[in-house]
Amino acid sequence: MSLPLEGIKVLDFTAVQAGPACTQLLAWFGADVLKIERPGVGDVTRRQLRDIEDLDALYFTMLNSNKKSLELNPKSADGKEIMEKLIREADVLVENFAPGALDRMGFTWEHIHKLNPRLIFGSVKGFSDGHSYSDLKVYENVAQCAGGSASTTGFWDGPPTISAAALGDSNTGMHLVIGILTALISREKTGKGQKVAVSMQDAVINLCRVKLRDQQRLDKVGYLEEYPQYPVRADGEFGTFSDVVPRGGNAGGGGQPGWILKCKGWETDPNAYIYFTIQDHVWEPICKAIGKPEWANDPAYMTPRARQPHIFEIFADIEKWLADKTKFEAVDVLRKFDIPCAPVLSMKEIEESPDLRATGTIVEVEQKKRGKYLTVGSPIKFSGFKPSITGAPLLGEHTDEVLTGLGYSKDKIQQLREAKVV
Ligand code: CAO
Repeated sequence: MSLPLEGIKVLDFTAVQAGPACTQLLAWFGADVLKIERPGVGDVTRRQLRDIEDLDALYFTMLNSNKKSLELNPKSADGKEIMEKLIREADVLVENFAPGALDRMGFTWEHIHKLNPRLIFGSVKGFSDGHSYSDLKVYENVAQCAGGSASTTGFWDGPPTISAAALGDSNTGMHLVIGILTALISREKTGKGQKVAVSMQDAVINLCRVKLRDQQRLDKVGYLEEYPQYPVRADGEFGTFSDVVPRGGNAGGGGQPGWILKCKGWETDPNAYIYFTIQDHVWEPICKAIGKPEWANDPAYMTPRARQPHIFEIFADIEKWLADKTKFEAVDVLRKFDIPCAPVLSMKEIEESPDLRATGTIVEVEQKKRGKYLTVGSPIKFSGFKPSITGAPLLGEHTDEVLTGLGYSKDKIQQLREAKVV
């Protein structure tokens, strides 16, 4: 079956997570993705957090499937020539090195654009061009701190907190995919390539949009009615409002209050919880579901404003109802009443979920040497095709194939190898 991006040649000059996540998605959708790696070394993630000695780490295999690998040092004269040939033939080049690293190699955007005016150049950095921090190297957690996520995550009496979700890394890569596909469509119309840059700080801020909403509301009215701090309590049990958006614990964050509630077994199981949302227009069904029909028409409970001063007492009563139900049993009851909720799933439950295997979100992949392992498949589902996920390449697995395709003889390839160009 022909895939949508078939025929699109991508040079994947990326490492770690942000760049590889972008190019992996392009590969799943059919692009021909060639990963360019430092000879004898490769992407650092090949060796990071290994679970099997001497084999590529899962960190690498889970971010580089469906790609080919070329070992190449573009800093050498011969390596530069090979890189230039590849650029002339490619549609897309993606990189996420430290600021200035590609320029130092001699591959400025101007030079790349001259070599191939149709090429789309995707670039990830920690901060956008023109930002006073644009010289900084950045990893995931640095981006979460600079992007407003850390200051608004966690509990009111604790420090800023990092999310487990890769908001700085994979999320930036997903933004770059959108930018690259947009530039490909633009090229259809203009015939010209362009540079597409996404900073990790910006990608995090884009996901913290509602927190900027909250800051502006706070500036105006001095409180945020959906946060546990409202109404401002004299004992300060839930913190108090200052002039910055506070950390909201597990609050809903939108117009529908919610919280993580204990279910049967929480004393020993760290994930025996559900997320319970009090959606205003299903207040009556909620009351019925949890055995408190009298709350439905009680003025102290009938509106979100009326509920907020004693919202934690309401949650405590719901927890009493949950005490003899597992998280799965609770959801099975609540779903009948149209209540937005879900169990808090552990990674083990996600790993073993038959639902996620059926939807193709968790997939088993066959990797040379390693054998079978699980990865996260495409979160985007299409009616016209299903991305199939294959293994990641071994370091330099396709070096000979690529160089032969560029016209290099066996002897020349051997010479390049001895000189550590490839
Ligand atoms: N052949 C020869 N040299 C190569 C090479 C290759 N195939 N690939 C990379 N290199 C070189 C680079 O040119 C650079 O050399 P110089 O510093 O001498 O110019 C060197 O390897 C190190 O690359 P780097 O600067 O990207 O790596 P680092 O470990 O110092 O920094 C990181 C890593 C991620 C902090 C930095 O790359 C960065 O800030 N990237 C932008 C933001 C980003 O994507 N971060 C998220 C990564 S996902 O967590």
